[in-house]
Amino acid sequence: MKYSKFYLLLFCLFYTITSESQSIDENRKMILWYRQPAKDWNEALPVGNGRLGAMVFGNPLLERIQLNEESIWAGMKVENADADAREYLPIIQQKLLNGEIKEAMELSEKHMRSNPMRIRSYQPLGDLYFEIFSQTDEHPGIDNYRRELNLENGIATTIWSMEGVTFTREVFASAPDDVIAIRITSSQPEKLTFKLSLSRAQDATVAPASDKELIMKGQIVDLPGREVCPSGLHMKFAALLWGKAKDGKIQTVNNSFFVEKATEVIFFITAATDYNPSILSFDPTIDPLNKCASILKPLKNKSFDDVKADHISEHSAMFNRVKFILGNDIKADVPTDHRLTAVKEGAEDQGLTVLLFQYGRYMLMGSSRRPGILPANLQGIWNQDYSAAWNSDFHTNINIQMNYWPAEVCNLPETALLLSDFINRLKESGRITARKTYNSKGWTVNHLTDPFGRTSISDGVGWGIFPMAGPWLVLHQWEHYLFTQDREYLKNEAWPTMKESAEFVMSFLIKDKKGQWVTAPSNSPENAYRLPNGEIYNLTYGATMDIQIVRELLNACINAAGIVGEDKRFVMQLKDILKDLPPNKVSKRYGIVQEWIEDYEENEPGHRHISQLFGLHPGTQITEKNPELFEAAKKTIERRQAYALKGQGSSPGWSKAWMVNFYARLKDGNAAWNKILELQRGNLLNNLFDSHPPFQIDGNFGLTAGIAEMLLQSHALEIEFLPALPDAWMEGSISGLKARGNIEVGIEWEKSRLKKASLVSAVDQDVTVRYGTLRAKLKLKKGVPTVLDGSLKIAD
Ligand code: FUC
Repeated sequence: MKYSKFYLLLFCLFYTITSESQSIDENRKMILWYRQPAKDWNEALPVGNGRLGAMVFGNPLLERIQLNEESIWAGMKVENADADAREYLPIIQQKLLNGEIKEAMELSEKHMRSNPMRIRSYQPLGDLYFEIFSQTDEHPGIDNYRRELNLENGIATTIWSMEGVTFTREVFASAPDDVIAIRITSSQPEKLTFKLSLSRAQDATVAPASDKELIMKGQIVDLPGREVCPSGLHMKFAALLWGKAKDGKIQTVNNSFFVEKATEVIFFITAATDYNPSILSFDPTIDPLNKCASILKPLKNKSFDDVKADHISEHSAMFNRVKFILGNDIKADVPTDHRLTAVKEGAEDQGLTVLLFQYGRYMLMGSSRRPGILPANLQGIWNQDYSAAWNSDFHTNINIQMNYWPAEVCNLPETALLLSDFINRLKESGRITARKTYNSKGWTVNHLTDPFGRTSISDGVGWGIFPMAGPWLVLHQWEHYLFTQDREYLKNEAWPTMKESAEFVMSFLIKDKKGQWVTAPSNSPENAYRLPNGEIYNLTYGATMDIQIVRELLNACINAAGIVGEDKRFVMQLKDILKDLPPNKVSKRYGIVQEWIEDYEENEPGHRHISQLFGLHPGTQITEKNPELFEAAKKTIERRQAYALKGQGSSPGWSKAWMVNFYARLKDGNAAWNKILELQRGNLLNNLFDSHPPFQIDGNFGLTAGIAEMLLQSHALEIEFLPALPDAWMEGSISGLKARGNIEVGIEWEKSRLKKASLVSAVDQDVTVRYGTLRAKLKLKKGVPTVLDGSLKIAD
C-alpha cells in the first residue's frame, strides 16, 4: 500500500514534469498563426527557397497563392548609361572644395547625369487561385479554421472543416527540389472538387501542356517611360504547374486544372527566366521552359512525402542552428495578429519578439539561398506589384547592407554568398562607372543597383552620387571572412574585389585645403545641409559617412592583405592614406557626431538616415574607447528622434531597426528594447512584415541583427556577452550565434545576469571574452566546447 502510494506520487511528479516541459516546448514553437484568412497581401504568409517565393492567403474556398521568381525584372542591361564626366570632375571637385557649391551642383547636373536615369521594377511571377466547390451548398459553413506558418519546417498550412469534412492545404518552397509544393487533402474520400488557375496580370499566357500540366510563357513588355531604358520585349520567363490527384478526376482546360471528387491533390510549380547572372543579362541560349521541365521531370516520380521530408530536413537544419528563448512564451496560444494588436495597445510580448527575431532569419533563408542566384531585394523575394515601391530594387546606401546584417551573427553565412557573388559581378560595369564618371581606377556602384548590374548614378545627382556604396559592399565580404575564417573565400572571392575597391578609393580621393584626403563629390545619404544663406544642398566633399567607410575599408584591406600575402607596397599606400583622413568630429552646435565636413545645419534634423553613425554600426570606429564620440553618438540619435517626433523627418521601420543596432553598440539595452517596441507598434503588418510603409524587408532583417547585437558583440576584438540586455529580458538563453573568428556562442542568463556562456571554435585560437567590466582570456581548442560561469570562470 505504502509502496503503491509512493509510485503513484512518483508517476504524478513525472507526469507533471514531462507534461509541463512538453507544454513549454509546445509554447516555444516558432509559428505565426491566425483564425481567419488574410484580408490582403500584407496578411498573407511567405514561403521561399531563395529563388521561388509565394505568399499564402489561406482562404478556404477562394484561395490565392501569389508567386515570385527572383529574377523576373522589367528593364534590361544598359550599356553606356554612365555620364562621361572625366573632363569636368576636377572642376566640380575644386568648386566643392572652394565652397562654390551652387556652381558645382550645376556642373554635376549638366555633366554627371546618367542616361537613362532610372531603373525598372522587379515583378511578380503570377498567381494561383483555388476555387473550391461544395457538393451540396453554395455557401457552406466553415468551422475549425486555422492558418499558420511554421518557421521551423517552412510550411504554411491552412485547415478548415466544411460539411463535416476537414480540409488541409500545405504549401512550402523546397530548396532541394526547387519547386513550390502544394498538397490539399480531405479527411473523407472524394471530397475535393475544385478549380485551380494559374495567371499573370500582364505579358503572359497560360495553356495546358497535357491533362496534368499547365505552361505559363511570357515576356516582359516594357512600355516607353520617362528616363528609363528603351521600350521593347525584354525578359522571357516560364512556369510549369504539374498536378496529380488521388481518386477522382483531374484535367486541364485553358489556364486551369479541374479536379473532381479527389481525396488528395498535389501540385508542384516551378519557374525560370532567361536571365543569366554571369552576364547580368538575358541569355538567348537559355530556354526558360526547358529549365522548368528539367526541374520538374524527376519530381513526377517522387512522392510528395519524400519532397516534403527532403524540404524539412534541409530547411530545419539551417533554421534550427539558433535557438532563442525569452522566458516562457505564455501567449503562444494567442493568434499572432491578436498578440500584435495587444502590443500596439501597449503590451510587451517577449514571445512575439523571439518570433520576430526568428522570422528575420526565416525570411533571409527564404530570399537568399541556393538555388537562388540574386541577393534579397527591398522585399526579399516577395512582391505582388508590377511597379513596386522603389522598384523593389537593391538599394546600396543602407538597405541591401541591412538585409545582410543578420547573416553572419545569426549563423546563416551561406545567405551572404549570394550578396558576395552579386558584388563580384558588379565589378565589370563598376569599372566603367569608376573610369567614366569618377575618372578613377577600380570599380564602384552608386546608391542603387538592379540585376542588370547598373552601377551608374541613378535618380538624379543630388541623391544618386554615392560612390562609397562599392566600398561599403565589399566590407560585407570582409565580414564573411571574419566570421567564417574561410581563407580560400578571402583569397579567391573577396580579396580581388576588395582590392579593386580600395584602388577606386585611392584614385578617387583628393586632398582638401587642410591636406586631408577627402571624397568629392560626396553626399550623406539622403540628407541635405543648409548653408547660412539658406541654400540647401546634398553635394559636398568628405561627408562623414564617406570617410568612415573609407577608413573601415582601408583597415580591412590592410588586414586582408597580410592574410592573402599581398605586396607590402600596397599596404604602405593604404597606411599613408589612413594617416591623413579627416577625423570624426563632434558638432560644436549640438554635440552630435558631425554629419558633414563642415558643421552645417541639417536640412532635416529628424532624417531617417543617420549616416554619420556608420562608424558606430555597422562600422567599428566609434566605441567606448572614445567617450566623447560615444556620447556624441547618443546625442545624435536623440536629436534625430526628437525631430522625427516633431514631424521634421520620418521613421521608417528600417531606421528604427538601425537604432536598435546603435543602442546595442552603445550598450543601452533599455533604449534598444524601447526602439524594438516602437518598431512593433508603429511598423509591423499583421504578417509581421516590416512596413516602411509599404512593406520593406530591411526593417525585419535589421531588427533580427539588432537583437543579436544586444546579446552578443564581437566587433571590438573581444567577445562580449549580453552587452545590452534590457531589464525586461530577465531570463533567457540563446544558442548557435556566431562570433567573429568562427566561434559558435551560447548564452544563458537569469535575473538579468549572465549564468553561463559556451564557446565552440572551429580552430585553435586565443580570445578575450567580456561580460560588463569582467574580462577573461581563453585558449579555445578546435571543436572543444568551453563553458564559462557568470564570472567568466571555466565551469566544472
Ligand atoms: C532609401 C531610404 C528610403 C527607402 C529607400 C528604399 O533611399 O531613404 O527610406 O528605404 O531607400
